[in-house]
Amino acid sequence: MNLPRLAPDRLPALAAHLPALPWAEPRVGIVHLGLGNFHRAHQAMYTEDAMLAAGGDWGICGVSLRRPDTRDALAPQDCLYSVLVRDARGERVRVVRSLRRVLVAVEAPDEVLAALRDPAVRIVTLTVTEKGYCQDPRTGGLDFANPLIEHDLRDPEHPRSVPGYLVAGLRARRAHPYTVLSCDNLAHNGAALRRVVADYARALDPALGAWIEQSVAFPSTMVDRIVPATTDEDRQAAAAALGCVDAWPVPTESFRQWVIEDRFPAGRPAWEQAGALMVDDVTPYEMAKLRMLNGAHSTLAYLSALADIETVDRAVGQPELHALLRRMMTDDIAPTLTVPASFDRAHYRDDLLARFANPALKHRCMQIAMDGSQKLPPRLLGTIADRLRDGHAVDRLALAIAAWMRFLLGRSESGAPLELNDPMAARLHALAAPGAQGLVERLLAVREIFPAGLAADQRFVATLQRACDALGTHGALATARRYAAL
Ligand code: CS2
Repeated sequence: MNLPRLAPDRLPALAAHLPALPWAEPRVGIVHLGLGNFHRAHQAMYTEDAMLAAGGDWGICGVSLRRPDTRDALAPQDCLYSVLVRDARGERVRVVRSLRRVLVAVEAPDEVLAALRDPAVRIVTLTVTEKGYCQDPRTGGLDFANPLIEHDLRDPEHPRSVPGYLVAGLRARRAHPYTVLSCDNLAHNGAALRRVVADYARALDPALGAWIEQSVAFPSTMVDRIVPATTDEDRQAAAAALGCVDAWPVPTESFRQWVIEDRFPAGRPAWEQAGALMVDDVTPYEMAKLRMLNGAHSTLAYLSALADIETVDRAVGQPELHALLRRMMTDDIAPTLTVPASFDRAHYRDDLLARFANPALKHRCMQIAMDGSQKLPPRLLGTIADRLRDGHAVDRLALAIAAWMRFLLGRSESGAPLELNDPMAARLHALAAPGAQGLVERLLAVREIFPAGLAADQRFVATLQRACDALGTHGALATARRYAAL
């Protein structure tokens, strides 16, 4: 069947998939760096809902830093796209209009700079994943040895890195700086971003660095929505619902959460009218989400990869893995959280397990297994350090790290190859190559991942070695069963 393409002239026929509210075409007020599925199902929808409720020129200019594929898919659709919301009630399809422009930085760096320098842009949001921050994990400051940073410091008017773009924009905005809003899963994401951006600016010009530290707001946020990668089945589902072709729809769950530190000197959309929680300090929410949701996700991803289980719902459907996660969240992670009295840890845990079990999402474990070198520290290693400090056993948490280590060996238990997608892949491959013997010791020596104190903690080292051996001897599911009962 030859269906037409999703486009503005189709909107009248798509009323069922659009909120029944007047829509005043907004001007661009936000530049977003890192235009992936997550942004399109999260911040772009909150921002659209805020504009529907309260108006404002908060259209989004989305920037893909490297790949042209999102632009190629969305430009012929006037940046319109659909979000497929799936839960036990079925599927609802919503067409989103808040994205107004898409740029590809490697192709049109000048247009990206012009967008950042446009005084109408008052906020720059980011989902560039952990590695986009160019952080030196040992210090939390900027990694001056990162090739992108080396390049940008030599040629700051033609940036390639995230700090490079942000500073090139800000230096032309001394009178009216934009607010910079990190939406990545990093601990204290606003403060972490502020630090690398200020380090970079200071290296170019100390006065610029000082001005950024004093005058630019970097609120922290906690973002949450499970957003799998798009498949051809998703494209077919969108076409069937819309009667037109969306080249890149986004599947997601109905749950969404956004907690934002309310520091926006240049103004902001009325996100609270879209359900976002505006707070003074996001830390308790962010720690709860990173440690409980993302920590559990990564645990599941590596154990499932070893056990040849493809999706998260299938994984939590295994009684061994479900029991392990439940125990881990209850007894190992939740006690490390400092949360408001109103936050019910058991309720949060049960909601997470139910969200993971959503069979319509088909969230691939290998998607979560990506970038482990960047994800383990904020998701699991902090929890482990806290538990050790308080004198508790860390067997289950160490099992998660051991599963990642065995994942690096590159074969599942059935012998299927496991692809390693990680900015440190070359080094990790080399460390894993000699095999399971000595693996724990070799990997613990990687200072960018394991802080010296943790790597030297003999309780941790011994527990990790035991977990690694158990995985090798008994396999992921049998080991999970034993560890759930410890
Ligand atoms: C996941 C997250 O891919 C991953 O590493 O753990 O993307 C997770 O789905 C989101 O943080 C949920 O908000």
